[in-house]
Amino acid sequence: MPDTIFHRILRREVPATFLHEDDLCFVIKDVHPQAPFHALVIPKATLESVGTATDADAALLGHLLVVARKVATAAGYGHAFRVVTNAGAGAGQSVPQLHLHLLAGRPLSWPPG
Ligand code: DGP
Repeated sequence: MPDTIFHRILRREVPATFLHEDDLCFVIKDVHPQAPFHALVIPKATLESVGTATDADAALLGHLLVVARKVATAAGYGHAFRVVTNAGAGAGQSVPQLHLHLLAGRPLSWPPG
């Protein structure tokens, strides 16, 4: 089983600012924020990326999106936020545990880089 920085944060071995935690996932502030508000929505179950998700992960993936909406709303950004996930090193994934980036607080251009 891979043991990533996010697993260590979940076990409180590495400090992070938690914004939410439930049975299925947790949300922390990103250590290298790319927007005034930048959080990571991370499943507790080990799952490398959306690129390796299966039908069995469908409910979990939906839960992560609903949590992202709730966290964005609670932070005052429910009117405009972006959820993005990188799947694979070629797409910019550096931590091999699925995470949704939740970005808000500045104009978010399209297409992303
Ligand atoms: P990605 O490149 O899509 O795999 O995003 C990984 C993100 O994880 C990146 O935006 C920085 C963040 N990150 C990496 N290490 C830590 C850490 O130790 N603490 C926190 N809070 N975030 C981290």
